[in-house]
Amino acid sequence: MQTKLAYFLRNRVYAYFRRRMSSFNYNSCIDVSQEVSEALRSHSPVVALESTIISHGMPYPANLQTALQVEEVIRNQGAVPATIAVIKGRVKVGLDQEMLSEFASLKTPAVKTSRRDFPYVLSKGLNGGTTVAGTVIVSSAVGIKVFATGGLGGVHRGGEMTMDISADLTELGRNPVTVVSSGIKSILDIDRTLEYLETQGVCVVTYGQNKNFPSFYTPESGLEAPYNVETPAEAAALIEKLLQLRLNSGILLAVPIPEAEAMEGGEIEKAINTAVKEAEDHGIRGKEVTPFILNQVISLTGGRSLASNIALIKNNAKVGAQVALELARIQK
Ligand code: PSU
Ligand code: MN
Repeated sequence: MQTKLAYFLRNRVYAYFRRRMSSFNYNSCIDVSQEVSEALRSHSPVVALESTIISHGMPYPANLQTALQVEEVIRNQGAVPATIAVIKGRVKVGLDQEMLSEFASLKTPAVKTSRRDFPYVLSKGLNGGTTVAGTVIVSSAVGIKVFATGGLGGVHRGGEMTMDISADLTELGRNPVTVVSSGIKSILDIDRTLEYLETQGVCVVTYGQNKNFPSFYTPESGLEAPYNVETPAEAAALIEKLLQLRLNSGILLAVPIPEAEAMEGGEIEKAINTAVKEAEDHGIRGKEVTPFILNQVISLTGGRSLASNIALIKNNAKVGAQVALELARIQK
């Protein structure tokens, strides 16, 4: 009898700690910084940030400056930023300034890391810039609900033939994480991307006055999202219901670039068309396609696209932090 009781109590204690651990750091490959793990434990607002944008999306030193500024935007709103990257084969959630500077300098090159890349990057002890997909996976593993970035991957133009569809879309379909982004670039097929997100069960919602899905450098793509919300509180309410229902799929909160920072539609469209053509002519394939096109667009627009890119990431970080704050408030 006594042993039965002892056995029962022991199991209850184990279950309790397993539950507690799983909510912040129960994974032998992941190191969560002290600041982030304390915030998660106390259910304070946390916003995840990706690192492919640092390793493959922007040139040095603009990448480092932007990464630091984006963290500051989140802190100024009262939330904790959690930049996610792989450093020497360890997944890091929350990088200190030294790690971030070292990572951004690319003295040690980083592998663009999506779901399929993790086993290799970790086993070889490499550095990895986590894509939206990679960052969603890690956020979900440690219990971060909100993640802010610039743009999402999608179905590439001609994707119906090449099957080049970003793993970002499938990961959003299978993790309860909300990605705050300015929609997707028109280097992609926006129409088919929205179809694919529907198939994956991702709740696509624009943030602002209308349902016009944003196309990154410009606030409107001309395509409609199914829903829109106008406040951080409304966005947080969506997340709360997603979690309560245990849907285990994600939300895409599409925030248009602020009007003052937007690019002229014709100019950006022309640069994108040229870049897509160049990618084809150079035979660029697979994971290289997106970084190649992004870099070409920066040089074709004389750097103007980079300035817009930085502005919209900061704006998304601000909205992401406000949503995380509201979510923390209603969950307390
Ligand atoms: N779109 C952008 N900027 C980016 C990316 C996409 O406007 O930096 C990056 C993100 O990290 C995204 C990844 O997750 O590219 C998608 O790559 P792919 O298309 O290979 O899945
Ligand atoms: Mn691809």
